[in-house]
Amino acid sequence: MAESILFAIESGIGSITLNRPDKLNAFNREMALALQAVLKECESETVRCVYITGAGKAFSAGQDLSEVTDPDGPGMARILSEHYNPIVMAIRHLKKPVVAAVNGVAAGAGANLALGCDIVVATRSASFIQAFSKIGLIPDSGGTFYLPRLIGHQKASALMLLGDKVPAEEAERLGMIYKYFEDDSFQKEARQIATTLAAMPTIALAYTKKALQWSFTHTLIEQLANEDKLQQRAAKTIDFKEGVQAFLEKRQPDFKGR
Ligand code: T3D
Repeated sequence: MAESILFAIESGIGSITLNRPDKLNAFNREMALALQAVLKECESETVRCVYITGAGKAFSAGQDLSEVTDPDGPGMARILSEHYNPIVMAIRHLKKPVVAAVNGVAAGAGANLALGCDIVVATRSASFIQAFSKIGLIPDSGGTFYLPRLIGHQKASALMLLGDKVPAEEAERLGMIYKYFEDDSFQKEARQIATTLAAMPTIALAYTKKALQWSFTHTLIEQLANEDKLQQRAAKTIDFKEGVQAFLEKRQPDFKGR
């Protein structure tokens, strides 16, 4: 049986491919646990950017609905706490940027795992569906946290209640994703973002990620103090020294992620 998650580290990029294409990369327990395991591997210093995409025509159709009804399956009580929630938290806590390259439909948990990534790009023919209400569930996998923060309460509310399909172009217009690319250039463009990030000062990017996460739960005065604290640390990195030196010497910096 093919592995449900493909993983490779190349040129500082931890590339993860959701790999159950005949099921539109729907998650079963094995795939969710495998994704957790490779996200753990991405904590390695050799990984400076994580890139998540799907095999075949979909990003992910969310929970494998045949597993939900399987008497030998994990059961509803364990699916969120053991499958999706650890993935959402792993992406949030990784000290490097995580790029979701949404290559096709992203539905249910598949959509919300993507929205929890630091940069989300999509191919023009991709779409995002909060499919939960259509089957009598509520949005999960961090969707009720991320979507209203990305696009505002009203739009998030309507999309989650109605379960409408949002094409990539509309997702970009709403601010749900960073950008969409034409289908024929999508892979190259999405990969280029990861390549760029993997060559950047990784520690400063990690602190940027942290500061942004704190933004919604802190006052301005607290956030100024947070920025101050993180900036002091960034200024102590080898990459800061290299960045300034390269600027003064009018050359490209060679960041090491340290
Ligand atoms: O405890 C808990 O379970 C809570 C956790 C919840 C997390 C969730 O993610 S809940 C939401 C689950 N996902 C969905 O409800 C989406 C279901 N899928 C769809 O609505 C559609 O498949 C899509 C809109 C995503 C794509 O439509 P389309 O027309 O491009 O493809 P299709 O023909 O519907 O699907 C192709 C195949 O994939 C098909 O199999 P077949 O007939 O060729 O053998 C279909 O059954 C299978 N598939 C698609 N989605 C799932 C799936 N199989 C299992 N689970 C799926 N989610």
